[in-house]
Amino acid sequence: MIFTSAAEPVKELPDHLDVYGFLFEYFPSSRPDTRNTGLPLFIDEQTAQQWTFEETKENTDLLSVALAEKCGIKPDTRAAIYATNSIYYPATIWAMHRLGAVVSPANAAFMAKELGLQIQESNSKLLFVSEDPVSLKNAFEAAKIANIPRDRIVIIQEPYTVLKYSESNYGRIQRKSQGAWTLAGLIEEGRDIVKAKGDAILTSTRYKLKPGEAKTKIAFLLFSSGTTGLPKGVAIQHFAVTSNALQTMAFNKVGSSLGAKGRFCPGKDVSLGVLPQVHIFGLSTCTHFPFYAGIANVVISKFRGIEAMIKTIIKYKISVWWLVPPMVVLFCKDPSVAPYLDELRKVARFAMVGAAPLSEDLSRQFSKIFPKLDWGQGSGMTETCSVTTMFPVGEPVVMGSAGRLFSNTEAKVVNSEGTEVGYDELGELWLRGPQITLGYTNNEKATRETYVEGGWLRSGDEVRIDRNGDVFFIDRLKELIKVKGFQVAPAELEGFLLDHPDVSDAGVIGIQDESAGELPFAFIALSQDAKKRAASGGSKQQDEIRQSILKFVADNKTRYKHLCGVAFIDAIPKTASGKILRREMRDMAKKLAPE
Ligand code: 4UW
Repeated sequence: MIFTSAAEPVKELPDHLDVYGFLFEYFPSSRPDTRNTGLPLFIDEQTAQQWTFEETKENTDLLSVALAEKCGIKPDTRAAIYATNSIYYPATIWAMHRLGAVVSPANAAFMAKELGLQIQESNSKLLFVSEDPVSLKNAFEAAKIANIPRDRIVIIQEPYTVLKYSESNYGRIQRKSQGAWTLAGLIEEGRDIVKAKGDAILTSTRYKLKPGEAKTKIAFLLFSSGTTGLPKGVAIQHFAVTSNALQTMAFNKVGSSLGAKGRFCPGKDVSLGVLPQVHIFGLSTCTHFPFYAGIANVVISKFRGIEAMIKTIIKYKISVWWLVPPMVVLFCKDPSVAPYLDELRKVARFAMVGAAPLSEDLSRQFSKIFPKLDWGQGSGMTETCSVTTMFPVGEPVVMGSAGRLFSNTEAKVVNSEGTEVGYDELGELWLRGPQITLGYTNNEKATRETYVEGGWLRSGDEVRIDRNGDVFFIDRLKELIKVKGFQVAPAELEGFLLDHPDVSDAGVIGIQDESAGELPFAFIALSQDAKKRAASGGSKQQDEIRQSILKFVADNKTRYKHLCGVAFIDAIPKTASGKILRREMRDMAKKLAPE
């Protein structure tokens, strides 16, 4: 059977608009209009710098002109962005989209090689990077790997280091640093170009889509490992991004004017911008949707602990919270939270949690702490350009449920025999809707296996849907590990571990962890030489080998991919065709004493 959404559908899904046009030029009567209102739409948490609709547009437009004129960005040129959250992040993205160009967000915690690989895989010709020394060092190294010259690197400065534009500051803004452009410098270059060439340059650089083109034109290449293998670039078309924002409006019955009272209150609510803008949840739901809906977004560069986040929530009276399960764990268990609870209860109106499972037990604890909060889970995927399920408006939270099908979204549940099943039966969740993306770049096989006939996307998640339409995530059929909501592909670590001299084969699984959700754990079959050493040297020698393997990963991979432990076995369990039997490894891990 096909499960359909009971939620209010979106009536009009424009297929002629790119993301830029949707956000800056599209004002149907259903959208709260923030133009000329003075309402801040972006607020920088560290500096309190604020941007209205007009300021965001001006910065975006000027940057876009300079990107076209000084950095050679053309329609379909790709650029990677390797940065922590900032109010410049969305301006950068939308400046690229304004030119018909494509953005590939890379995790700000990546090490140089991981970044280099993504630049190559995405075929990026330009790299945006945060100003901090570690990011710069990694970016310069990655740029070398990927043959990106220095003047095709753009440094996104911390807002407090940027001089605000004024006639008196003109010319004092640093345009280049270490041979790379600065973002504020490019914006000033844009201003110079517009002064010299007039508004015609604004028109001539703007790439406008033809009717229908939004359905095929790529806006983002965001990486996901899908159901198996290495991370792949998911081609996210403009239509998927704009549709998901409109679906979020419809599902949540967002009012059409500023001040309208509903689940979200445009012009009054303030949204928490702490989730990484590089991840589809932080990018689509927490960045694009609030801007479209007229909800101010307090952008926090990165999560610096629960107390720091709480102080920001209270300072800016942040009423709309987007959270991942490890944050819920901290709200429920961290002793620093209690003194702030009264204040938090006063400002919080809404919270949505997702990107990884949230247990019923934690859900109950969270409800107990915030009894009046309108909260629940949602779920989504990179491949579904954000949300596919969300908790409905006006109903009590259903513990353990990831919510109900989003507006304009359909689902099937398909069991291991390939049969579509009905209510309360287990099977793989298949999804269909306007937010489903185009497929994986450079990987037709994976695309064919995941994006199947009839417009369906196979999620790789085992679910059950009950008669109320509540979707429950039961297990993950795919090979994905989720650490604090971030994806870790076992295949990436397995391939990497083979480069360690003591490793002859490796299998990596996720181990439950209360604060991170899961952590990667490796089973290792040792090389002949290492086996001999381990046999003769006893447990001390084994421990040395174990430490060296842990360090090998820690030295070369970003933190959330680090192994929490290593166990040695004779052979990695595999099928006759060589597929790793992960369930067997999971059973083995349960029997192991804690490392
Ligand atoms: N319960 C159990 C959940 C859940 C879950 C996701 O990193 P990706 O590709 O993407 C995401 C996106 C999450 C998201 C986007 C927009 C949004 O509004 C929202 O609200 C909460 C969440 O995580 O990983 C996709 C995989 O993550 C798992 C599931 O396995 C899915 O296929 N996942 N949400 N509530 N598991």
